[in-house]
Amino acid sequence: MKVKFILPALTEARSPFWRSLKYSLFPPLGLATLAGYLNHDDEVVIEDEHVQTLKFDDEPDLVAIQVYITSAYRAYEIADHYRSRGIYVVMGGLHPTALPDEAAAHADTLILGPGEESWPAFLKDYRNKSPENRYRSTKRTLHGTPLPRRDLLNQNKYLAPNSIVVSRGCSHSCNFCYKTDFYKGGKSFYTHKVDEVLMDIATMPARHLFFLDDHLFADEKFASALFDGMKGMGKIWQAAGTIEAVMKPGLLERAVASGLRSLFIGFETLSSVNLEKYNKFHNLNRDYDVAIRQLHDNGVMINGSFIFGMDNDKSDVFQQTVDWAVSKGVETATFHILTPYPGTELYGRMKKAGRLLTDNWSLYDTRHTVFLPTHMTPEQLEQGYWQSYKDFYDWASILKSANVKKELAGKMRSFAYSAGWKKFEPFWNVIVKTGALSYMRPGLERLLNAARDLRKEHHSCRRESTDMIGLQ
Ligand code: B12
Repeated sequence: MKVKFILPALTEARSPFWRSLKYSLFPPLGLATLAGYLNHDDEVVIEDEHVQTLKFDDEPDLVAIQVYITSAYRAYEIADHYRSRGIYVVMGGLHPTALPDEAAAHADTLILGPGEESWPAFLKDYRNKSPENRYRSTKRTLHGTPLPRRDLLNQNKYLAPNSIVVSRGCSHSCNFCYKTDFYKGGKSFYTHKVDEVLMDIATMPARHLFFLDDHLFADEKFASALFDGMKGMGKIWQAAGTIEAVMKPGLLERAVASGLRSLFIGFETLSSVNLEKYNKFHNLNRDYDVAIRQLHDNGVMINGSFIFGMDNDKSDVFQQTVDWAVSKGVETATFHILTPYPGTELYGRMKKAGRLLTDNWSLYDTRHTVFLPTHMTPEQLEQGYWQSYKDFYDWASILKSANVKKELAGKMRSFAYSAGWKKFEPFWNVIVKTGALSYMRPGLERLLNAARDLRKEHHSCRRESTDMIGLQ
């Protein structure tokens, strides 16, 4: 059987003026995961429109498309093209799960929720010529699942091709998150088996890993065993976690010992009123300063995530947030405009209150205001959002943030990492376009490890000199 997997691009990602690096970070891991369920004699390709031009004149038996909200219209276009040629189309992912009736007009079969149970069930039915229109998983486990087919991904097209996900969902339930709807009908947080994950990691030759889990640290026992198992493998890795997890005694230290060098943290808002209103209870009453210091003292850089437009946000929220993040030495920041995704509790609440401004899903990309904010106009919210990026990444802020670090090595790494991410756009565009991303990877690894290596050198030099003068 010939199977073609497609990750359609959101419209902007196909524009020559768009920021190419962001869409060349990670390969379509969800699709590689699904490809793992096919037989050895099946012919399988994965095409990612963010990094390549799709082939439209091919003749697969089955086309499987992953649909995010921002790429929904493009996904429907591609699906319609193949269906008009009599090719069977199956769709899955977050958007069809949230709005199955909308997606049904463009697919022969929809897979709702995670794919590990439904996709193989569909494949069996399809091969027996009796596929159903919809499948929704209820049995949730990652134990014993096949390894993702990373061999089908073009490693050279991505800066972080060695991405890995070892859990599904999250232990929390913020009301703006896709999680509750996506996992309805079964468990909404579950992990792989540690030894299976370690086997997968061992097959990845690269030093740099990126865990894409929503919250890698959520199950403390699992996370500790994973980190202990990874110790000594020589990996350097990045991931997402919470303030709460960072404060758990010993967990961060274990992560660092196994190679953690940078962590994405969802601070979301500095207002406790907002935290309560949006169910982000696990951030409430946490001392952000202590957590940040703990991360920095352990040599871990921070990518802080912030949401603007929550009901308690006034027009000074942008400046306040940026000033705070810079003053704490947060290395990189991701700002978002609050976006009520269909299926979430937030969407239901906004719809009921008549606050939704559009149902053009292409605008639900966290860069546009799609609802009526409480204390500002939609335009003010968008303007403040763009201004925050400008202010956070101007040279003065990058220097100030780097200067917060205690040691020279930390200051240098912070400066190079923040500047490298946002200040050399034309350079990155050339690198992406000429397919030279893989040459940049050793540089990224060295940079992530820089503070540690330099500190080690500094300490061993000191030790040698104190040894020499007989002080030890
Ligand atoms: C990596 C990532 C990215 C990467 C690349 C994505 C990629 N290459 O796939 C980048 C940086 C480019 C990115 C960009 C954006 N992202 Co993003 N991203 C993620 C992240 C962290 C991991 C995705 C992943 O690999 N998951 C692991 C795999 C195994 O799971 P999966 O892909 O969901 O696949 C499973 C199921 O969904 C299902 N499935 C999926 N597709 C299909 C298809 C078929 C046929 C079948 C049968 C089953 C099936 O089976 C799979 C196995 O269970 C998720 C958060 C998350 N945990 O999912 C956010 C997430 C997907 N991103 C999100 C958003 C909002 C964005 C942006 C709009 C943000 C922005 N402002 O720029 C952009 C736009 C992206 C786009 N193209 O439209 C939202 C999506 C919301 C939504 N309702 O669609 C998420 C959920 C984050 C969040 N918590 O809000 N993102």
